Amino acid sequence: MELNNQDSMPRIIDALVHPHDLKALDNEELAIVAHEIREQIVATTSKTGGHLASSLGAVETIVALHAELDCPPDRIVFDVGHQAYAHKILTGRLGRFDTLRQHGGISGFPTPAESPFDTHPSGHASDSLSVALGLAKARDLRGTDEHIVALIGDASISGGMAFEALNQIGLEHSRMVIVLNDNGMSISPNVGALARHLGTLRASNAYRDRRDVLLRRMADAGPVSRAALALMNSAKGSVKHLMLPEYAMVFEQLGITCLAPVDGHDIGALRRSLRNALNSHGPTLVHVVTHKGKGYEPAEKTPELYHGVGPFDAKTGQLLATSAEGPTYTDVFGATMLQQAREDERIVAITAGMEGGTGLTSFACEYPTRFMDVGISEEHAIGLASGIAAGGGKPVVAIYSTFLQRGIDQMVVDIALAKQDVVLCVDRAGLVGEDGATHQGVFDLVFCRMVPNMRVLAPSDGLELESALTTALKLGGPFAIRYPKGSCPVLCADEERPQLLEPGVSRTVARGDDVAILAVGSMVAPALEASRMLAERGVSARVVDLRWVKPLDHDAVVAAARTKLVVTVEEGVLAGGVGQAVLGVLAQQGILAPVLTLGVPDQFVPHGTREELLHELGLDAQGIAAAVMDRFAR
Ligand SMILES: Cc1ncc(C[n+]2csc(CCOP(=O)(O)OP(=O)(O)O)c2C)c(N)n1
Repeated sequence: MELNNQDSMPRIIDALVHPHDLKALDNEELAIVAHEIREQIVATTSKTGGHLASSLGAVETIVALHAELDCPPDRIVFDVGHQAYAHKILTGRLGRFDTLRQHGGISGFPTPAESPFDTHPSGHASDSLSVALGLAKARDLRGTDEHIVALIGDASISGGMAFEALNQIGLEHSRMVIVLNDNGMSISPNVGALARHLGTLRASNAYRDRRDVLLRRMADAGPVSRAALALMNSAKGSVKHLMLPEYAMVFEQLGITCLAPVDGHDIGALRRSLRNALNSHGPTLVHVVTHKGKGYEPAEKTPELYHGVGPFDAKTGQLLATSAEGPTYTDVFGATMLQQAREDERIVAITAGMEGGTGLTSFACEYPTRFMDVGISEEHAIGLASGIAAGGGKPVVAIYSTFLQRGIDQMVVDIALAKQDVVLCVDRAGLVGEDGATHQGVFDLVFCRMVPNMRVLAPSDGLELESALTTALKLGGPFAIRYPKGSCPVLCADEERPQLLEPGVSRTVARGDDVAILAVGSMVAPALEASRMLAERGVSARVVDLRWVKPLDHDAVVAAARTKLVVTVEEGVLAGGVGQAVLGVLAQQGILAPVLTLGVPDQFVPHGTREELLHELGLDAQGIAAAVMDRFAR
């Protein structure tokens, strides 16, 4: 793609006020619109970062959808929603598109609070089919006739929730359209049996050529053949079984009409296929074959790198270097896993579609048979881990905090109740920043600590993470270790590594008698900094690195109550969090002490940089020091 100087050429997209305006354009003009949208997406994400490759791959599909639909009342439900940038541009947000993912700017995901064109707060994969079926059911009960379309990727459709919806959709037989955006990729190449079937189809040019020739001939051969063609694309056409690839029969047998695959970058073909689907009487699937990163060479060549990307040079695709702040928690986790796996061959690593993000790429290369990527199937990942543990293995599930929410039930029953030797390594725990409300990892402290038999560790730096994983693997039993996004500080460089951590024993990292700050994991470093600020204002603050969220160090809590103020600070929701656990310990011991609990209040946290959000919530050093001084002043 040649990047245009946007100032020099008038663009069609600048003249579009409403998606209805697309209906006035022919397919060639819509192809120009698609090109302009691509340029805009590359120009903007090169500055803001974002989900580039998926959004580029879905441009024509979204243009064709808006050209065929009347939104609202018609509705598009985006699965994950990371591919919806073209939708944002076409639905009145072009003028604000440069604020994408910025604090106070537009969200990187469909957000109903942001626009009436956004149906559902997308972000977590595989939910679009359930939501779309629900909308179709509600429409049928109301007796109205709007179209409901779900746009879902080939990886997201393999998630459990999507399978559950497919199982229902055919039975309900509500009129709805499923657009399967098949690019063969999840974040990395897609995995699983369904992916293999779709892959065979994509590879089979012979099949496509044969089908295309046949369809063209039939369309050209006059009214009778055209009628046959329509029949083949309708629910009743048995002859289409000859035309459809094997996988399609799975959908057909579930009661979902499956249209022949269509080139997802050919607007004319897309519109024809969508029109057929929209005119069907029951649930219909349109299989759209796309190229992830389409139109931008660097993203086409390495779609995994450009799936979710930071700022880059738009001309070359070169990623702009972020300031080197040392290894991330994820790096430390990946390195420790390798180290531990060399010593204990029972260790198995499991990820749910996030191999690179969770730091398991080296592990996967060195121990391919002991590495399992189960795709977007968090519930299954945790159930699977339980089985591996029951069979004598030592599974470690590396998972983002926000996606672990999907597996709470499996954590409770299959791991904790069964007392299995499973370690959940909960990455991106805390505020994740630009991905916003659906992705903030602020609930895991609560739902992990509430479960009997679980032990929960929150390391405060890289060495602590190494010690935490070593301890969990040595002690056995259900463990969760939670650590945040980004680089890890070095708090106590002189400690021996890795240490075996004694359950329920904290460590004091700064001495002081006026205030005791009980800090959890990522909050230890800012608490230490706050204690230095407080010292300058004549307040001596002890800082305790709690290490263990469960079992909690009761002695440290009781000792803290002997100061003038107990402060708890955690990067998670206050409701049911560690602060409330500390209050519970004090109440049980009959100790009346002033307590200040700092954490995330009862609200969803939107997008912004991690630093901006922490500052706004008072969870940086200044915020902690200010809250303590404020309490003293009162
Ligand atoms: C429940 C859940 N697990 C993991 C993710 C992280 N994630 C975001 S996009 C993505 C891949 C989606 O692949 P696909 O549906 O094929 O869409 P594509 O990006 O290829 O267009 C993953 C794993 C998520 N958003 N939700």
